Amino acid sequence: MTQKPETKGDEKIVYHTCPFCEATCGLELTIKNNQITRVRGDKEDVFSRGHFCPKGGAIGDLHEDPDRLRVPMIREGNKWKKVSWDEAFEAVEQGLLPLIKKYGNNSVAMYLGNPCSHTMAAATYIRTLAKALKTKNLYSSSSVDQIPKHVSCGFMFGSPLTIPIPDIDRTAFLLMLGANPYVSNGSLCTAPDFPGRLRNLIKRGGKLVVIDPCRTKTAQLANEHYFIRPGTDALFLFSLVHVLFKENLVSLGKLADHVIGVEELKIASEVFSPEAVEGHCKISKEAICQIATELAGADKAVVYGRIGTCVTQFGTLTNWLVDVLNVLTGNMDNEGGSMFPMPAHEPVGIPSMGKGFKTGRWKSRVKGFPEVMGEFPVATLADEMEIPGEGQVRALLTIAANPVISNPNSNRLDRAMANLDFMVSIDFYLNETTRHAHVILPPASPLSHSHYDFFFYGLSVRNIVNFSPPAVPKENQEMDKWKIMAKLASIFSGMGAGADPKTIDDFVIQYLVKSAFSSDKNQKPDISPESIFSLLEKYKGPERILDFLLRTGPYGDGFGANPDGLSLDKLAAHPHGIDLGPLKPRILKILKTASGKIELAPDVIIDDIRRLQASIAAFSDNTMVLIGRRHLRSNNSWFHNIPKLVKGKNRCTLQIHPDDASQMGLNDGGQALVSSAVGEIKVPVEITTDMMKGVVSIPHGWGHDMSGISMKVAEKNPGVNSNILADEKQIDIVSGNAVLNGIPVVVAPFLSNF
Ligand SMILES: Nc1nc2c(c(=O)[nH]1)N[C@H]1C(S)=C(S)[C@@H](COP(=O)(O)OP(=O)(O)OC[C@H]3O[C@@H](n4cnc5c(=O)[nH]c(N)nc54)[C@H](O)[C@@H]3O)O[C@H]1N2
Ligand SMILES: Nc1nc2c(c(=O)[nH]1)N[C@H]1C(S)=C(S)[C@@H](COP(=O)(O)OP(=O)(O)OC[C@H]3O[C@@H](n4cnc5c(=O)[nH]c(N)nc54)[C@H](O)[C@@H]3O)O[C@H]1N2
Ligand code: SF4
Ligand SMILES: [Mo]
Repeated sequence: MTQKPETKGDEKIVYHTCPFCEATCGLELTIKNNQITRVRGDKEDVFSRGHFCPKGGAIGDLHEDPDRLRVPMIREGNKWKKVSWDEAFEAVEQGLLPLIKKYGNNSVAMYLGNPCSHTMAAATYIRTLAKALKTKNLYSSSSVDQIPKHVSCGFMFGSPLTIPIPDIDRTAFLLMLGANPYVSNGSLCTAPDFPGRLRNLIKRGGKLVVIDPCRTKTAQLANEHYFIRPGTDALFLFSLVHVLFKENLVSLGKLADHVIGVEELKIASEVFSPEAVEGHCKISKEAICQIATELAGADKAVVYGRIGTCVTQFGTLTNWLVDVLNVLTGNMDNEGGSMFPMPAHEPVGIPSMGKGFKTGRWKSRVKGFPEVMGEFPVATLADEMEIPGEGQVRALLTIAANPVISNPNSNRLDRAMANLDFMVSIDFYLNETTRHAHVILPPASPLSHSHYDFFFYGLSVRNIVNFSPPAVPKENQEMDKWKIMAKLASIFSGMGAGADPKTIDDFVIQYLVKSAFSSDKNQKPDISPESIFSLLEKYKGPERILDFLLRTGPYGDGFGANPDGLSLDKLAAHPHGIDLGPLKPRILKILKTASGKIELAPDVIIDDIRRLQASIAAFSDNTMVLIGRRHLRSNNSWFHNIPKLVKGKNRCTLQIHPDDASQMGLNDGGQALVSSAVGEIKVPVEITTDMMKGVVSIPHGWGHDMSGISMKVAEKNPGVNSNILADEKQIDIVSGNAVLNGIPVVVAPFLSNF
């Protein structure tokens, strides 16, 4: 399927949703001879209205990057050989099947990286692939990211995917912790031009309060910014809860009859008075009381926390407390508060009591970590690879992931990967991780794929729907992502490397349609499954799945039942997207807890409070701690091979407060040696009063100086990998999330003659 382009001479203009971050900006692409000659923001995009950032602007550069792999590669020793797709899939079959036969399915691990959440193929085929592989060793970047939010929401609302979003366009008071949307453009809150929306909040007389150990650009815009000692947000938030109870400011509003656990929560909050925590989080008791009072008093208010609240020892507790505060102040499920989007592809559910959410249905082999959403923590992947025994991981499939850079104790993981018996990577770069693969299967360019944000329309500040067909055709030898996944699923399920991806594709849609009819949780389409199959014939792959989900979704045409409703045909005729309106209250329709209520004090979480209390006793602020940061022109570990995004001064620096720098004898522009419990790195120093005293920051995603990679631009400006310092033994025990911020470090001048 292709978009009907607007043509101007030999140039054409097409519209494509940017697939790089959660903001889902619409891009206007000018294309000549299949080359991208200009990228601008699509002014008519119903959501982003012309906003875009330098990464979206570089989509053509990524497409043209000579280092982007276009054909499969097989490694023999240190040498890479370009091969045909048939040879590549045969090599995968020959490499993996004997291992599975000899050591069992759990000997193969699968690792899904961040871009999986930005592609239609992963959204629609990962489940099939995982089912075919039948391994318990599933890992993803979720456990260096947002899994604490899934866990806290799972326990509170009954499903880990029921995540409330701050209604930033209508709120009057936004308390933001551990997020810097000025740079990241927002996460677990899809809002193109997030900074513009924050400026509007302030313009309309609202208030933005930012809690961050760094005076970020977002903090600079805010009405108030408070430095916080990294990792202590749970203490700070608990003290707000404490004040709400103590000052009789709790008001559950319309949810009063639908909440349980208030009394347990009140008891639990008693020890966390502002006096008890101010010395730890470094926010004064007066400020805590003021924030609590303003939060409770604002007409519409919301608390929002992101990565800084997740990648800490108390990630689950912190994320739970964010939503606890939204409930206690009557802002949960209300306009301008914390709301639940209703995406167009969501099956129409029948409101009912659910079974609730569970973790630990099985445990990891070496350290006995509970599975969470079917995954083990990435922090234990190296254990599973290195420690012998039945079920040891001997082979790995990575999809759109660079764990050697993005995971804690990177050096250990790097070594463990080098010793694997077999590794396959679906990725279009030969980078720090994929250099260990025996076979690399590169998907076609993002611009040669259709795009629909399965994940982010469910996390969006408005109900939006937008579909982009491929902007340019695939190059001859390139393969669609979904076909690569379907081929692997064929291999794992015993159909062999030669099987046609269509077989798996038909199986997937049939399974989906049949489940829609057999499930008692969802409303059934008013038409037979057989007729549905014939009506879906126009599309294939992820587009066919999307068409089915849209048509049976809450705004769908119901295959004729609601002729004005959505279908993929209709959506494709709207290249700038369709705005389905502001978020509406809906929590009572989507609660899936066993009690049928919002569970404010789930046992697993309440039990973890003891660990938080113990941290008060064990607290020390004598050590320097390390946090991370992002940059507008980076995207985690990639985008460093695009010249226009890396030009200018080195961004991979150690930021440090001038007082700390002078105490340690560090000079701006000099080199520092930073060491932690697991590693040490050398990094240039940047002195800035924007850093809190006692805290240093290094961005993650760098360290492109490893041998065997092939990214010429990135190799020239490699930076250093901050995750060499992160200790993989430190995790949030409830969710398994790695601790990547607040890492104790020793910082000293680097003396080259030692
Ligand atoms: N340009 C760009 N955009 C991106 C990305 C990128 O790499 N570059 N990555 C994307 C991805 S994968 C994600 S998940 C999102 C993340 O999006 P955000 O959550 O907005 O991430 P950051 O910009 O890293 O902001 C995190 C902030 O938390 C602060 N912080 C660190 N530790 C603590 C703490 O203990 N407490 C508090 N209160 N604050 C703390 C840091 O100083 C930082 O300002 O961004 C996405 N967008
Ligand atoms: N210290 C520290 N570490 C962090 C973080 C932090 O804040 N601090 N943030 C964490 C977070 S939030 C995240 S999400 C992770 C990210 O960690 P990962 O997901 O492991 O890594 P990325 O750097 O996003 O690398 C993505 C890979 O996918 C490839 N790729 C891009 N698009 C596609 C595609 O469409 N298909 C395929 N098959 N491949 C593609 C790229 O070439 C690249 O190799 O890092 C985490 N690590
Ligand atoms: S903000 Fe995100 S979605 Fe928008 S152009 Fe930049 S990378 Fe793309
Ligand atoms: Mo992320």
